[in-house]
Amino acid sequence: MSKALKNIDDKLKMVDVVIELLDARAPFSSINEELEKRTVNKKKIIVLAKPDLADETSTRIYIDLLKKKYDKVLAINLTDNNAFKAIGKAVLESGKEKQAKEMAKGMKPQPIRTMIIGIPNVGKSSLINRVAKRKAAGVENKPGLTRGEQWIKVDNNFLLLDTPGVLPMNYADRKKAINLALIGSIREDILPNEDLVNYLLDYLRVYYHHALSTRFNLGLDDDNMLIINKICEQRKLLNSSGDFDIARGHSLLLKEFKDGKLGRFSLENELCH
Ligand SMILES: Nc1nc2c(ncn2[C@@H]2O[C@H](COP(=O)(O)OP(=O)(O)OP(=O)(O)O)[C@@H](O)[C@H]2O)c(=O)[nH]1
Ligand SMILES: [Mg+2]
Repeated sequence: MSKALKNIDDKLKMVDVVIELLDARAPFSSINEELEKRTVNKKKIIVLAKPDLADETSTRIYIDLLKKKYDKVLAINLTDNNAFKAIGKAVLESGKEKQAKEMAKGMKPQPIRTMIIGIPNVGKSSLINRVAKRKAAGVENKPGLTRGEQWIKVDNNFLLLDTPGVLPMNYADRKKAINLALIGSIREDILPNEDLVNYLLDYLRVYYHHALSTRFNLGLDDDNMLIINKICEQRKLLNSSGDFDIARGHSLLLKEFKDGKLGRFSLENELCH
């Protein structure tokens, strides 16, 4: 077992509810099968992060698909200060049953212990920092509950582990790996940039034909090589011999896509039919 998974296993023992962050642009590529196996018996809240970068119509469809499997699925911009309210509500609902059991035993209902889990760069720290800041005075260490872990006391009913579980990446499925590279969750150099660009342009040609019109005033009817040449020409990306610097053209297009500069896109639209 990898160290990352062992670490997640240890943390899972301490929590009642798992908050799993998926990237709204490619939620199915962000699901980790190993984690699925480990959390079948846990209450889980699925949060689609970065919905502001994703295609809204696709997000709605992905949410409906995910709801077939998970009770609670929310799309939340984690850079938004109001991000927390909806999560807080979902946590209370997910923990209700546990607290009811405690009360049935004559106990005082205990706070719902939660942790955040997700792929690299999905927004785990953004969420934790937002909560921790709001509740700076409530950050506390609860010995007994933990082994040196810090719990953020969100309110009397809700504790959040202050270190997230980072999922180990699985590169076995090439298409998933490409999607994760395109959204910036795995290092792009796992796959040649040229392959990523060709995949992206072919995908955009099918689902978002006008994707390059605002930023580059380009259509997608040309072949990929010609498109990159035109981007190099527009942005004056030339090498020392004065030729188009194709490698920089690739990097620029990937970066602008990833940062949302080209617009809002989702990468799993083949699932929408
Ligand atoms: N547009 C947008 N950006 C977001 C959102 N959530 C997080 N980000 C940005 O995504 C980047 C990564 O966020 P982090 O919170 O550091 O992600 P992380 O999961 O902790 O990343 P690692 O610790 O590297 O695994 C930052 O630049 C955030 O500002 C969101 O909902 N929308
Ligand atoms: Mg982080």
